[in-house]
Parts: sequence; C-alpha cells; structure tokens
Amino acid sequence: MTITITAFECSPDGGKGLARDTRVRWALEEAGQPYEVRLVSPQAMKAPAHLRLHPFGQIPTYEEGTLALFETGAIVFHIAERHTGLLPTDPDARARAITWMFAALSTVEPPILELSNAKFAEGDKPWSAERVPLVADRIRQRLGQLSVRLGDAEWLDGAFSVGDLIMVSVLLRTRPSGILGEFPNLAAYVARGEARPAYQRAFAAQLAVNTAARQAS
Ligand code: GTB
Repeated sequence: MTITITAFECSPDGGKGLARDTRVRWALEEAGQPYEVRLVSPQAMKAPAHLRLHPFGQIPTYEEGTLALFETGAIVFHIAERHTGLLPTDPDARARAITWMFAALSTVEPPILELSNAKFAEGDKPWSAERVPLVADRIRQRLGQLSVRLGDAEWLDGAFSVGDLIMVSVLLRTRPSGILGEFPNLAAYVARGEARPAYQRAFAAQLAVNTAARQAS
C-alpha cells in the first residue's frame, strides 16, 4: 500500500531538515519503506481537506490505505511497530526505546520549542531579552542531564532505535543556538545520527524540495 506523507511546499528553514517531515522521512528510510510526499502550502494546511487529516492544520501527516495519522511521534512509532529496524524485539528493550522517544518529545523538546518561540514569535516583546537566557538555561539543564546519561555510549540504550531517531531530531534544533556544541558527547551523538545513510537520504529528499521551491520563487 502506498504511504503518503505531507510536508511544507517551502519550509521556513529553507531545507535544513528541521521541519518534522524529516523525522518521518528518516523513519521510513530506516524501515526501507518507499513513500510519496504531498506538498502543502500554508493556505492548503488550513483548508478543510487537510484539516480532515490534521485537526491542527499542520504537517506532517501520514496516509496508508484507510489509515490517516498525524503527530510525528505517533507516525514514527507506527512505522517502528510495523517494520523492523527501529524497535528491539526484546520486550524490555522495546519498552525502554519507546520511553526514550517519549522523553525526547515530552521532556527534552519543550524548552527547545520555548526558546524558538521566545526568539522568533515573541522576539519583539519588551520582556524577550530577559526571557531568552532563562529558557536557554532550561535547555542546558536538560542537555546536561542527558549528556551524563549518554556518557560515551553510541546510542541511548544499546542498538540505534526509534528513541535515538527522535532524540537526535530534537537535539538538532539546539545546534543553531550553539547550545548543542556545549555538550561534545551530545554533538557527537547527533553527528552519528546524521551520518546514518537513512538520515542522509531523508535530508537530501527534503532539501531537494526546498531547493526547487526557492528556485521557482
Ligand atoms: N506536535 C506536532 C508534531 O510533532 O507533528 C507539531 C507539528 C508541527 O509543529 N508542524 C509544523 C507546522 O505545520 C511544522 S514542523 N507548522 C505550521 C503551522 O502550525 O501552521 C515545525 C517546524 C517548523 C519550522 C521549522 N524551521 O523553520 O526551522 C522547524 C520546525
């Protein structure tokens, strides 16, 4: 059955791989599943046809036969459950890999998103200059804890898993601020994720879309 995902027709990051379709593309590449991409404009995202797929009018979405999913974590988890390569078969190791996926989305990513909001969405507010360093320190606290747990291990819990896929994707968003570089073992961990052939293919595919969009505009 054909898998179709949605992505920005033209991502605000210009193809740096930060939009969340990259996470879904990466999971599909790790699982060896071909997929098609439907590109959506900002207007199309808020139109009824897309809202039927995604109640919040966002990307990515995932369609496969009669199944339609939204929320990157749920989509990536679905891919990991249906195919080999992203979840261990041992039940306890599997539960721990899922735990890391939730930890990335629920505990590590929120302050990272807050920083992005504080800098960009709220950057013109009078309190922004005071808020940005506070939020950045909240990220440092989480990354410090994660850095201690990772130590010199290659991945978070044994072999590469969906937990690493999401954690690396989340951490990537801290690179532009320079915070990732403050934690050399996390920076190396992210680099290992990026070096995976499946990530490279996912990144190249989203970059191609965004390069074409820029050339057309
Ligand atoms: N919780 C949802 C999920 O994980 O799927 C969040 C989905 C989401 O935030 N989607 C964003 C979106 O559709 C795109 S990925 N935004 C449009 C809208 O809400 O109207 C988030 C994103 C966007 C841009 C960058 N960037 O430019 O660097 C990075 C990440």
